[in-house]
Amino acid sequence: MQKILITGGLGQVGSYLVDALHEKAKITVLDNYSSTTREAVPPEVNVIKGDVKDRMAADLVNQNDVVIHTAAQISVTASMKDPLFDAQNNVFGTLNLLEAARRSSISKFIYISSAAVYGDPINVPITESHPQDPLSPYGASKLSGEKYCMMYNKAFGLPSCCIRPFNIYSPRQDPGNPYSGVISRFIEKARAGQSPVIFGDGTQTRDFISVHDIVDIIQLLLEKEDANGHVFNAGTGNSITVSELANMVLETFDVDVPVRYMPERPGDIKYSCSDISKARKILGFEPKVSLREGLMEFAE
Ligand code: UD2
Repeated sequence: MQKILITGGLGQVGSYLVDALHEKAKITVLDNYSSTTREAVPPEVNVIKGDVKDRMAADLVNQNDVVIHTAAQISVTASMKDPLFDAQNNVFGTLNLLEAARRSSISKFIYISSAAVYGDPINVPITESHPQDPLSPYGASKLSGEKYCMMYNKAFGLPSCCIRPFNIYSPRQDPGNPYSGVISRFIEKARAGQSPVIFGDGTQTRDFISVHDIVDIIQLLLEKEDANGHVFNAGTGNSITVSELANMVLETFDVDVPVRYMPERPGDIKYSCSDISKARKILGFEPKVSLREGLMEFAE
């Protein structure tokens, strides 16, 4: 059985990955418990509490065949407050794993980057070759992690590849967390029979992708050797406005309240939508979960 190390395996992406893979492979989760608990994954899964920056993380890389590196400091706002903390996790943590991978016989190293690397898009849909001008330390640290992964592929032949997820959602995103995504926030309001709050005029667009489609694309990366040395957008290729999203959530939860408007959030980008032609072509990736179906999953 293949041995797979999933860093951040208790997190949003990591825990769904564990669900999808733990019967097919021998999974080890490395997680610092910063945002969740042991209960996020089944009891039979081997979970080690620790940090990707530690020496122990490097030892774990040596004991596995594959590394899926989802652990990260994930908040844009937190990165603005403390860029050093962000870089220690996202840059040094990633480099620590890569350096261990270089010295062992890793058959695949998968890195989860972010669409934040693009900054404010010049044109949409966004292809992978769009200029990368991050607007936050988080975007810069994710881009740096990506560049290291690609450099390790070119310079040392490490079989590494990366995805740049757009706006991921799932019922496991904690709505109480101020950094949670707009879908979780709108649903939390709808459940309480309260008005969703739209920042700005609601015409901003986002490409919302279900965590299940993210798990799918990661499984394709695992299977395809052609993926090595590449970075792929991970979105649906479709976007909707935040106003349309608010209406869809209210409809899904059968709640009849007016939306509330607040001033635009500073630093927010206006339009975002992925071009996923590259993932379609090289990986055969096809997103399967429509936004409506994804919202229904919260209702269940
Ligand atoms: C997403 C990612 C972020 C980074 C960024 C890159 C999430 C949670 N965050 O930020 O990590 O990758 O993309 O560009 O996926 N909004 C409301 N009302 C609310 C909450 C949000 O109107 O209660 C708006 C918000 O102003 C923004 C849009 O909804 O225009 C999406 O906000 P978000 O926080 O879900 O995600 P985003 O795109 O800022």
